[in-house]
Amino acid sequence: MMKTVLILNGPNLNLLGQREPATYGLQTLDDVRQLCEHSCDQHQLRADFRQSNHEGVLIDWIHEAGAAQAAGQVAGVILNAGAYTHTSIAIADAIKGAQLRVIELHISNVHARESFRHQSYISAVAAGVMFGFGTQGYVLAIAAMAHLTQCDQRI
Ligand code: CA2
Repeated sequence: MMKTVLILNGPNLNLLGQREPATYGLQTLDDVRQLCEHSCDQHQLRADFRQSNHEGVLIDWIHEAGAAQAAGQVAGVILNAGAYTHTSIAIADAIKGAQLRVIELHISNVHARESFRHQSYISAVAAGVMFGFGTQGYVLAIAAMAHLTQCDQRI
């Protein structure tokens, strides 16, 4: 059965391509969604691409994804939690509680930016972290997710 990759985007990422192009590039979130759908197709995966500005909504989606992963329907989540990355123990707890496979993602190189962006609550509960490759990072993270799923199926 074809598995789904949830690609979850947090606060302010709906503004992508509209402001701060020097940091985040010119592609809009809809461009990124199309990029992800194309990339998932190439790996025989299905993309479910979402964005919310609300922490609780992201947490509900993480719980939903954990249940779907346990049922064998979801490969895992690629999560760009935006600034919640640096603040949200609740999102980290949700990932841990749901036993969810998460690849943390950032468009920018967070370690080359302000020191408050160097701290991530998500990294400790993530399978891996992708940052600094612009929106192409989503494509790279999908390839990484496809690799992890193939490894599972070999066991
Ligand atoms: O580099 C990333 O992907 C971030 O997760 C983006 C977050 C930021 O708080 C993280 O430190 C790093 C910000 C998302 C807001 O995106 C905007 C895009 C265009 C214009 C304004 C904000």
